[in-house]
Order: sequence, then C-alpha cells, then structure tokens
Amino acid sequence: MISIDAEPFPFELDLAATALVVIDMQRDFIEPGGFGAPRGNDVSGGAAIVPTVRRLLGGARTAGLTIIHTRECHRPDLSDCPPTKRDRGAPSLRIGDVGPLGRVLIAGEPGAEIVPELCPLDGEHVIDKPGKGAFHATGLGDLLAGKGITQLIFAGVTTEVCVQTTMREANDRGFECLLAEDATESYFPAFKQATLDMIRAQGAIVGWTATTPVIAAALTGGTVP
Ligand code: C5J
Repeated sequence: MISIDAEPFPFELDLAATALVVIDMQRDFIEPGGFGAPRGNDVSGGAAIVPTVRRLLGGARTAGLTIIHTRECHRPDLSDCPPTKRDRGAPSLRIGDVGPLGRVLIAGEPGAEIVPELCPLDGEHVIDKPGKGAFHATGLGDLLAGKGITQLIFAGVTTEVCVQTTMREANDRGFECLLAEDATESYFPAFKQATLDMIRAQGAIVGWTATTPVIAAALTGGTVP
C-alpha cells in the first residue's frame, strides 16, 4: 500500500488494484468549434490542463497501472443518442452537426478523438460512452472486474459533468475514487470548486482529491515523471 497525501484524509493506494481513468480529453471539449464552445463556453481551461494530465499519465505508465481513456461520442446514425440530449438548449452546433472538427461528438470524427498529447498507447483501453457516466451502456464495469481493479484515479473534463458522474457511478459500485484536482477542469471555475468540495465532504462521501505532483510522485516512488 502507498499512502497518498489527499483530502479529506490519506488515500491508501494498492498499485495492483488501481486504474487511471482519463475522462473525455477530446478535441470536441477542449478546442474551439467542437461541443463545448458552441454552448457559449470558454474551452481554454481544458487545453491548459493537458500537460498536467500528461504528467499523471506518465506516472501511471511508469507504475504499470491499467489505463483507461474515455470518449463521449455517439454512433453516426445517432441511435445511441437520446433525442432529449441532442435537442436540448440552443447551441449553434448540435450533436451530429458538421462543424470545424467534423460531426460533433460522433465516433470516428476528428473532434471525438483524444488530443494528440494524450494519445492512448498500445495496451491502454479506450471506452466510447454515449452518456456522461462511463459505466452507463459500456463495458467498463466488466473490464474493471476482470482485472480485479477496486481503486480508480480520475482526471479529465469536465469536472462536474462527466468526471463527477463517473466518480459517483464508481463510488456506488464500491470503487475507491481519487480525483487529481489539477488534472481536471470545468468551463465554470465555481462548479469545479464545488465539485471538489462535495466529493471530499462528509468524510470522502464520493472520494478523495490530491494534486498531480503528489499522486505522480507516489506512483513512481518519489521520482517526478
Ligand atoms: C459534457 C463532459 N460536459 N465530458 N461532457 O457535456 O463532461
């Protein structure tokens, strides 16, 4: 066990039973013209955390962790996209519309790809998910069970939507969840802060938070990746 200096109290990490889950670091969420920007969001914060997520990935790769990348995206025929999801609000581009990054949030389109700096390596898992939570309508639960994973480290975007939803799904399934607080971002700074606070409140009711340098150093035995 490795003790990680986390909030609200140390996280006891079992390397053999831990996976890193990088949520939705896709061009559609962190580049102009994808899913986020047409909803009036400033997407620059997502791009700003890419080096930090890369550092966390480096630590996880050095430690030999199971690594999972998720992508929020839909089938080209939208058969896995509830009309309520596509139709809600008044964005200038809806899911499936053609934009500067191809069809928005559609599997196989440029915008649905993970940014090149965080490109999955051979042997890492990529989970395409139609929902905000990564357990909904995916094989993630079976994948983790098959590997004996009981602890999850989280990074990615956006903090209060897909990251938090997946952490809550995982928590309810019995996983211990640690969020890398500087390797996640929201379009709304107040929502990010509120999410960090609510996750670790009430004695880690959803999970723990810690910084990437602390997690990466713990994963690599003190060396900074
Ligand atoms: C959103 C996500 N924000 N990946 N998706 O709709 O958080």
